[in-house]
Amino acid sequence: MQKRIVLITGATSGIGEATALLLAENNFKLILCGRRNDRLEALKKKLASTTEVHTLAFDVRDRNAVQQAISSLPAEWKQVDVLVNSAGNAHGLDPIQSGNVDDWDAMIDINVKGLLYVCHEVVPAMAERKSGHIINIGSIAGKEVYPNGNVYSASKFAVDALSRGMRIDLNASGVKVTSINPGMVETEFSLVRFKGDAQRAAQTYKGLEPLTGHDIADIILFTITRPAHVMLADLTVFPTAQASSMHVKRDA
Ligand code: NDP
Ligand code: 8X3
Repeated sequence: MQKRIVLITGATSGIGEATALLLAENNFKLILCGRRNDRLEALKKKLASTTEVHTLAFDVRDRNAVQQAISSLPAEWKQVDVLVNSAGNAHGLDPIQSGNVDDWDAMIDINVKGLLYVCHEVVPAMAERKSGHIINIGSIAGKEVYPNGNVYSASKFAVDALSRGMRIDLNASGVKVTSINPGMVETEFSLVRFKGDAQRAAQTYKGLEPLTGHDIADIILFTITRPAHVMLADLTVFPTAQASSMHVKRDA
């Protein structure tokens, strides 16, 4: 069977990178995206003996760069069968009254507008072909709010709304839309949220066994290998130690 092509944003780290590693071993061709080109090239080299990889380095905030990168795909890479929208982060963890506007811009521009820019370049061809699968990485923060999560939550509530809206708009075309909403996954996420403060980032996962990027990759693999008539619509995934954003069992 011909290998399906998967375009992964946020492939330089965390959930996106783990997804690239797992899908490479499972008969998919990969278009890997992120800003850090050195990481993309290293991943391409690592996977060279496993599958075909094409890399695209761009910032999802830059609408023209997104358009140019995706339209630059060679003919044999143009049919994207699966789009995994993983690029995104939290920036800061502050009460609304002392929030940093640059952080707010980053979260809205990357998590919401960036996801939309990528979809704008990829989804029309899926709808036209009447086949394809979009996986949006949302968050438990897109289902419930927690103290100081304000704008990050708003950006992920937007992703939740977009996933639901996409599912309705694309219903007639048969394009599948899946929203995967993780709880705590140990990646570079907290390092980015806390602006490189590794000690503070490590506190987030102290006393519990968090999810790994591979755990989410495994769920993505399961999701995109269901039969044509089966669409997993919306999944929330916690580490066993977590029951909600605010309920986490930690060992002393
Ligand atoms: P990481 O920080 O490990 O990965 C984030 C990825 O997003 C990187 O590959 C980064 O690549 C990419 N990215 C960030 N900003 C941009 C940008 N402006 N343009 C292009 N790419 C960008 O975090 P995770 O893997 O954990 O995060 C992946 C997704 O999962 C995010 O949407 C996050 O909100 C969500 N999530 C994470 C959870 C967690 O606990 N970790 C829980 C729930 C959801 P580069 O820097 O090279 O551009
Ligand atoms: C990441 C999970 O709980 O830090 O989306 O918001 S949380």
